[in-house]
Amino acid sequence: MKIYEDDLAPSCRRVRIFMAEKGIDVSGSKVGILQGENLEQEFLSINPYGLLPVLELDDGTRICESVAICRYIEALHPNPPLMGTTALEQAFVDMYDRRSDFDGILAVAEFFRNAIEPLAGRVVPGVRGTEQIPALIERGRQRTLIFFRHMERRLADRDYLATDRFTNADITAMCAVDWAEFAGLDIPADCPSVQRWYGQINTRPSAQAWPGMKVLAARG
Ligand SMILES: N[C@@H](CCC(=O)N[C@@H](CS)C(=O)NCC(=O)O)C(=O)O
Repeated sequence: MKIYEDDLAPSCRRVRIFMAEKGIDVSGSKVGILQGENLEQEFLSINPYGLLPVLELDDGTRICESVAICRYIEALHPNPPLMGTTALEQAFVDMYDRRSDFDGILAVAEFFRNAIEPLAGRVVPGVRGTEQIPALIERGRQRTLIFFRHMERRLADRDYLATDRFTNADITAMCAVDWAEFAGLDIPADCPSVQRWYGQINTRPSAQAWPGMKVLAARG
């Protein structure tokens, strides 16, 4: 197996953390998003959507979408379980995974992609020709704040988002928060439960295994 990925990409970080929790390492092939390598024909022949990550199996089959890759890994390596074990747990993991993706990662994306110069004309991931709309920077900030507030309510009396164990939902939410912090949208002071949760899960070895944006941030 090998994975096409980029250090800057939260979706790639999700998959790497998931694999590290399972004790799995696969070789990586870097595709530079800011350099536009994902929009070149060579990569479009691998994924016509122009998006990362892509998991390539030994027979050449390719799986796109981070959650689909994680589900595949979970089926092959069920322990430790990260997608829930009972029907109810699985529903809760999906519920909080989707909330963290749509309400978290996509909110930060709206802020970030409408703001930074290297993504001018590339607001929709994977294609050229979609222009930045400055008003959406503020909308992205508001949406991220709403995400933090929902997280705060959920985490007020619990250690993990979906179940009483660390799951894929925590991974997705962690990557949303990482990216928010990288983009300058820090966890608000009135969200102490989110700060506690984030401080705690950030100490997991898996979170260090793919420093991604933290490395880039440290580089300035
Ligand atoms: N829902 C997809 C999102 C994939 C996605 O948007 N990936 C971003 C990196 S996080 C990307 O490839 N962006 C390419 C671009 O900005 O042109 C997943 O979870 O895999």
